[in-house]
Amino acid sequence: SNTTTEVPLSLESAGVALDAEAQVSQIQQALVNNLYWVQGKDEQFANAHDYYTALAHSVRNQLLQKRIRTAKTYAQERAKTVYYMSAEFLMGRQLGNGLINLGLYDTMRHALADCGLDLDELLEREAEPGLGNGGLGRLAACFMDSLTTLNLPAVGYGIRYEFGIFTQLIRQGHQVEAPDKWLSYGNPWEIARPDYRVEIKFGGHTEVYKKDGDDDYQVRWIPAQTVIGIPHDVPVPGYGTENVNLLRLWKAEAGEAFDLDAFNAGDYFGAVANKMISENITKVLYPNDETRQGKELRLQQQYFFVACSLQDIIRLHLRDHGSLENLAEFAAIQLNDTHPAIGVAELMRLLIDEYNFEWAAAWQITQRTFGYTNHTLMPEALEKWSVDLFGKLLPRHLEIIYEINHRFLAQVKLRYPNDPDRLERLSLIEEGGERRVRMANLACVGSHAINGVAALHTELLKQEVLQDFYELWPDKFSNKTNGITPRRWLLQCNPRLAQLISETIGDSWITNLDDLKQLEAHLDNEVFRHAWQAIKQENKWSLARYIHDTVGIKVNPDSMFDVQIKRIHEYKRQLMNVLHVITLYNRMVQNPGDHVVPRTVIFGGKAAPGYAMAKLVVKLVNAVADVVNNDPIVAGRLKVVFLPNYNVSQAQRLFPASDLSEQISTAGMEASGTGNMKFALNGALTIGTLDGANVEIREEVGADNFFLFGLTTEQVAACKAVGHNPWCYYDTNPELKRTLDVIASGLFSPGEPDLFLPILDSLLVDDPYMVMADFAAYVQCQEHVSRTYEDRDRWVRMAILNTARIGKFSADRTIADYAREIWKVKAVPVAGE
Ligand code: GPW
Repeated sequence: SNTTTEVPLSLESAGVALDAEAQVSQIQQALVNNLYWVQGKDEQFANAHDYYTALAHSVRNQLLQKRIRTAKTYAQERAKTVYYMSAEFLMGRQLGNGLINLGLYDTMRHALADCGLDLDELLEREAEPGLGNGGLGRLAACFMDSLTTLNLPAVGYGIRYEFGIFTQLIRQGHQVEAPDKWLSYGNPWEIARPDYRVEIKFGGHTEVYKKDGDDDYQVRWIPAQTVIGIPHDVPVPGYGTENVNLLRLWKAEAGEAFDLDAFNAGDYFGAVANKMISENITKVLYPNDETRQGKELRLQQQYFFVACSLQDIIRLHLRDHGSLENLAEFAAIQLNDTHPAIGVAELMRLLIDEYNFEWAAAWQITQRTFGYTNHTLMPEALEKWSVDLFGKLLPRHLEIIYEINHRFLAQVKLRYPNDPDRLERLSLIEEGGERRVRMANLACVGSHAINGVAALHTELLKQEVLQDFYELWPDKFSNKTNGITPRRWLLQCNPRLAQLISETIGDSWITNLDDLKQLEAHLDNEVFRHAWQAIKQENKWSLARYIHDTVGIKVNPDSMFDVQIKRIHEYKRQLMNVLHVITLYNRMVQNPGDHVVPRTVIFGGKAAPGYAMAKLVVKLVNAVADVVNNDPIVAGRLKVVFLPNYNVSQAQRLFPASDLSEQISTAGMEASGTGNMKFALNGALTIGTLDGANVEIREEVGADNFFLFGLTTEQVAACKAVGHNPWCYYDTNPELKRTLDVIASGLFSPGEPDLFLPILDSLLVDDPYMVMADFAAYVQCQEHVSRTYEDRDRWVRMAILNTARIGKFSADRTIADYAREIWKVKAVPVAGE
């Protein structure tokens, strides 16, 4: 039988272009072979998951072939490489994306159908690697896609968490967390590289010693414990290119001779317990988004993956260039927020303690190598580590940070001789109370470039959070407005719209998103507009089916799909959205005969397990849904849906089916947002505040095609300065009063009248996120939205213009800007076979 032949696995191993028929039969052959040799099954016993795995291995093998040629080319060309360090990479499922990027999607669909297999069904078998919390992790994934598509040599460095972001369940309306066992059926996309293992030290103490034949003193770090890092490589394909970059994720294992002494002394249990401690480091992702957790294990995770990555970078650099003197000419390391900022101190330690550099030379190399991206203005998210904890875990790094600080502050003193307050603010160490290491300050002094992620965000960084650093080094600062990959967020998730667009203007938009502008020429074409609308309608039908299958709610696909999907946070104001829903409901109860524009209001998002207020908002959404969805007076004109376990895969279903995008954060609080871009790309209209990238989206799509409301950043600040009094809004806005009163009445919490009191308290006592202040403007703007939706042709025109004018927000543009202005890296295309 042909199932027992050698494992060719390569679809192009003959090295000649195959005709379509031959390609299909090769694909089928590879699939059968992988089923047999990788899964150890034949067609008689294989289930859908076996077929998924076999298919994944076929694609992986093609990617590996390209990867090997890519690595050879990069080494040959001595190319400068970007190292993107991030504690999170939210890659999403790999199979569909791999097929699209390899240009194999349609061929594969036919080849499988020919064997009676449905590609869509197999794609659904893949476990999503949820190695991130939200926007920050997904941005890193979009960046990897664009880096490869632009043929830029790059490695993403991160952590191979055994448990990613928790699975969110809803029980009696409450969020319940379950562990995310994404590896339980194995991971066909990774290759462990034990040969590139590295050793990482923790704890202990430092000592001064004299090196043989050297008069100078050196410091060495005597650790209390060592841990091994094993890289796990995931190939990252780009669209329409031979290049394949790498995502290299580190797994912690116990040292070689983990407590051999204990073992030999008969303490078998103690020895194995130590192994467990080591492996804990990469066990689980911290599920807090935008709030720091001062936990020792978190600092261990950060240091672990950064130290592993720096050893790896140095190994590669020495292999190709022989000396570390010119590291900055061949390596650009980008810090994705401060989570990897300890890298500044670690590179200094490596250069000085291990490679015998002088301080000044080491510092110059370090500064020239690192760049730092800030992603938030919110004080509770700024990372600060207690000096005590820090010194216990990383004694040598604390010494180095003190030395960096000493030299830095001496320099500041020269420039600002009589300004002790400024010195205190700039210091890497926060004094007063428990002394803490300020990671943002470390990242700023250790980098040659500092950037924010949207124009407004960068301006606020310069004026507020990093003002002192900006005054010191204005030239270090720049803006790099975020972007998203058009491959996953249009071509892959919305195939019908992608096809209509390509039929209309060609397919150059896939790698040159500005070309979507050409759609504007078709705005007055009625056939085109009808086709556009029909696709949105089909996408809504398919989402309606998914909603029914997952939560059992029947929604009306002809109603407006009004969608807010993102992490649950007070500053993102899901609460204001729910208050609007309650207000609409109250109107229906009071005036059942009034004309209304039917809406389906959809929420999705996880609350950090320890964030009580966010969890209560989840409960409120579900409680309101229970009442509204079951009240006959509503007569299906309003539906509320909370979709559990929002993740990348679910997002791919939601964006294409949305009419209205909710981007309603308090002005000045959302650094950028990237979901806002995904909605607009898929032809949803935005209701939003002047916050983050909303400002630039509105500029691009035009004020007429964007529903703006709410206080500006300056107005929020002014309001707070004079003392914001939420009660006056309650007293003067009868609809708002009624809405809060209905919550207080217990209508949404039968048997638990006090359940939502903390929400009412927060709104009425200090309302830090200005929900009360913005509510009337929000409701009024929503009325404008509804009226506009009634004029369906006008709405479709606005939707087309949103898609046509969103080109700026391609991650390809963002990455090209980083490459040119910060990293100074050039494309190194790999030749085809
Ligand atoms: F606090 N962001 C995030 F800045 O998703 F570190 N998680 C985080 O922990 C942080 C930021 C941090 C998000 C921002 O909230 C969002 O506005 C931005 O679009 C995204 O990062 C990517 O820049």
